[in-house]
Amino acid sequence: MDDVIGKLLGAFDRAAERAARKSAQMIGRRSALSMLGSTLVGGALVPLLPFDRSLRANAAEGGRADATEEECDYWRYCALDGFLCSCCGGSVTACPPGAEPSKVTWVGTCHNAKDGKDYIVSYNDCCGKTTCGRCQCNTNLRERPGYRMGVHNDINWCMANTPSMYHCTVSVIVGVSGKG
Ligand code: ABN
Repeated sequence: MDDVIGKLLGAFDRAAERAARKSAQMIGRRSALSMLGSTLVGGALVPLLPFDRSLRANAAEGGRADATEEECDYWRYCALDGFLCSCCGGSVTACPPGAEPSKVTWVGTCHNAKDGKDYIVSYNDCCGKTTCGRCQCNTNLRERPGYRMGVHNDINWCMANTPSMYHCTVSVIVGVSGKG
């Protein structure tokens, strides 16, 4: 058995050596270095490529004053990515029965046209039930593309909960902006 494995490994070694010699003959050191350089430079430029930000551009920045709590244009949902709990058996601030708020959250600042103030809103995902699937919103005001991970919201914030299944998202006011 050992003999067979030894022969097999030897055959692999010889095949790898042949392939390495052949590529060394065909590709000069300079062109290999130039290929490596292009790959590195190309990789570094990937984050500069244009991203589709149309969803954010389409988002009404201040929401619609007459929007209901079951519509994405409701002012508090300005930076939300997910299904509205108000359409899923919960409310703007409460998870539906059987789901619990995520331990980590995404925070946005939304303008309330009715009182002219800016509010800090915590978007807690509700966890422990399968995805609700109703009233999907993707407003995400001031979100940045995925390569800037700390400021990207396409994340399951139930990651620290057990179970970590995502159901829907609530919008809880946690502060009001001091300016104005
Ligand atoms: N924050 C809502 C969500 C959940 C799962 C995956 C993407 C976004």
